[in-house]
Amino acid sequence: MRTDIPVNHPRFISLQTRAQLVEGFQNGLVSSEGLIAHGRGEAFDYLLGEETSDYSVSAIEAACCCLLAANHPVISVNGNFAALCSTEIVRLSNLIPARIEINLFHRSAEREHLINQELERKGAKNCLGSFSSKSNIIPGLSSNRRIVHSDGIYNADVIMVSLEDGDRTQALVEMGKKVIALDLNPISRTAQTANITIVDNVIRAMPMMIRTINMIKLEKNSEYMQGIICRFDNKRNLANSFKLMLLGLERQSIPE
Ligand code: PTJ
Repeated sequence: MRTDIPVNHPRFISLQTRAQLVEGFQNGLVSSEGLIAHGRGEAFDYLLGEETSDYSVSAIEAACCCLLAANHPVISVNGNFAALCSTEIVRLSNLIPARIEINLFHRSAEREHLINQELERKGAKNCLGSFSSKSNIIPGLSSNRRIVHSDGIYNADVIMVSLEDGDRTQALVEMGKKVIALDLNPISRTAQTANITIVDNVIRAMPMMIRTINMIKLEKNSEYMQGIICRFDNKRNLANSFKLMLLGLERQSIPE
């Protein structure tokens, strides 16, 4: 944690999060492009009021039900996600339970190894990645993300992705998989193509997913979960999240 950011600074969380990513970059977890991608996310988060909306809460509940109901759920991890949420990724994967697969857009064996090390430091065991044997190819995808593990993403029925590019989401949906996306931009191709999109910052959404999974496991049955999954309408949820951002902008607009 950076000590030069005063805890009473009005933008403390945002500045600490930036510092965490910069540290992740300096430690080799985050790509330089990842820093820029975070900036885009920040802009959308600003429009959201840096709060988890009721629409995100609904998407989180649907996503948790979907992960719990899955036969073979996988959490896909990239550099930014690992730098911001490694503890929560491991906790969530243990709770569901789900496999963790490291899958990078700007792939390098060294960064994969460092991300794996970071997740193991937080208690993860047997993370998958292109360093493991049994790799397979996502059809129709030309980026590095196409190389996936046979026991992980390739054979998964539900995959959770974050800070993702639209191409892979599209290719995974075309393979018949259910994709849950964590993306602050409700109009990105990932957000629009996924089956369930959580329009929220990963730093808020992940702890809420852990709380929600705990609650569902304790209090709800499979009939309840199926009802939540069936009633969830991603297009409507995305439109509402976008409207919320527009409303926030309108409120900020300077009167003539
Ligand atoms: O670690 P790698 O090599 O796999 O690289 C990952 C990056 C992030 C560089 C790569 O996937 C990329 O270029 O992503 P994009 O296409 O810039 O998309 C990132 C999306 O995530 C954008 O829609 C952002 O608004 C969103 N985003 C950024 N930060 C956050 C976020 N969504 C949720 N929480 C965030 N903290």
